[in-house]
Amino acid sequence: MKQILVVGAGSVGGFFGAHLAKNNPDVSFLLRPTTRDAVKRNGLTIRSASGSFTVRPRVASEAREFPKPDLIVLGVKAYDLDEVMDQIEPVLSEQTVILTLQNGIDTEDRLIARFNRDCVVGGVAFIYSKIAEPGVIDHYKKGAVAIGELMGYESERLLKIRDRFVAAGIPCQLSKDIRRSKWEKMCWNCVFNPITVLINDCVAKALDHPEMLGVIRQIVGEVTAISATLKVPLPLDMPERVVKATQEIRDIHTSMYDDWKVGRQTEIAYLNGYIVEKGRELGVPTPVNEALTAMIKAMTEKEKVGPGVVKIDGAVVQPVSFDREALRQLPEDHQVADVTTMMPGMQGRAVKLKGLLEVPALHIDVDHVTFHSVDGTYASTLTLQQARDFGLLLYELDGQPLPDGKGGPFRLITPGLGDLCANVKGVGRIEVTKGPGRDTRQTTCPPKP
Ligand SMILES: Nc1nc2c(c(=O)[nH]1)N[C@H]1C(S)=C(S)[C@@H](COP(=O)(O)O)O[C@H]1N2
Ligand SMILES: [Mo]
Repeated sequence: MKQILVVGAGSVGGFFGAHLAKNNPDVSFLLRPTTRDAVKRNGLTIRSASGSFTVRPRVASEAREFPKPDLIVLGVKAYDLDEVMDQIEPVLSEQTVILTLQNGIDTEDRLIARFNRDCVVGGVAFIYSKIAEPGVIDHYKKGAVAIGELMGYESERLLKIRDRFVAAGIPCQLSKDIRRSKWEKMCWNCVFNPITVLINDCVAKALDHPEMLGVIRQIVGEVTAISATLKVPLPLDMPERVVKATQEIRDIHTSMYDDWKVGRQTEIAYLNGYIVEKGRELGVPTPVNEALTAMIKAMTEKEKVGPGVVKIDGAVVQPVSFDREALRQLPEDHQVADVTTMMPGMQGRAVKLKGLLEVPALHIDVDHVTFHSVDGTYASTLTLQQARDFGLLLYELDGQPLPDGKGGPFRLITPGLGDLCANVKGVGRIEVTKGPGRDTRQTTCPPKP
């Protein structure tokens, strides 16, 4: 097991990888360009109360640039697995072993399904660390791993991996039941990841409220109900174990909290969301995990933008966005089932601007509304009165989104205004202002009757 390829230099890959690379020139890192460039420039640095150091390993964004690896250590987020599998596939040989240190339960199975052979050793990372900046990891707590063959036996390759970790100064436990170890960590993850986000605080805050213990019991109860159905029974006192294990790390946040704070995607779909999904599949109710998944998604997922969403902003108390479904659900008396009656030659379902502009609270003194095309090339400004009197936003044709070729997915039309040029195809943004806004209409464009 000479050549080791570490994928990712985040809190997990960065920390363990840097240790592995410390006295070993055969450890390389497959990294995204930003991190790759940072590590090329300044090395990979671990800052820790228990000793800081910098290593300067080989780095690249293309797996082919390295010698073929004997061991690949995956330390990336669960949601990056598909992309990573594409990247490593070309350099896999019959002997390559893949060790996963990722959160989530089904990483190993996804790898085996994809590469279709016994190439995977399961792992669990026990660590609390954070990316300070690309190439710099701040380490706070722990820093150990448990590894195991999925079938439980002590294989030669397992012992070789263990030796690598131990030689690098990383405590490495051999797990005879790595699936169970993963489920145990899953229990902890499903409790404290979403809770630290929801309470916007460290784990101690959760531990110190007696009501929270009931919630923790329910979360863990649902997780263990799923694991038991999947033939991985966990002890009955799992909730108490989760709480107890947390007391000695009371001050920490979680990776989900950290992801949320810096605007990264969270792993909710692979933690509580996975429990909900499995629960549906297996007929096991998971209401608390479902509530947590929904709340974390609502809190952390970025507002939808781009095609299919139109946003009202400018002089409003709070910008609002609509997709087609949201427009459809506006009150019936704001809807026009088919605009043909009002504007021959135009077809489709529309919502009246009068109704649409009632949704956001407008600043008191606004008097204009500007409709911007998504591509930024076209805009027309109407007075608020004109928009309310004549404006229709066309958004559906025959039960489908208004096609691009017809100015969709959202098209402003203004029947009765007497200016065809005022209509905007592909509206992405409706901006409310005091005074007129941007207007690209040609003055030479002849007014139509
Ligand atoms: N996004 C966008 N919308 C636009 C335009 C444009 O160039 N880009 N041209 C406007 C003008 S001047 C006219 S007359 C009509 C033409 O609509 P049609 O292409 O459906 O005939 O679209 C209006 N909306
Ligand atoms: Mo026009």
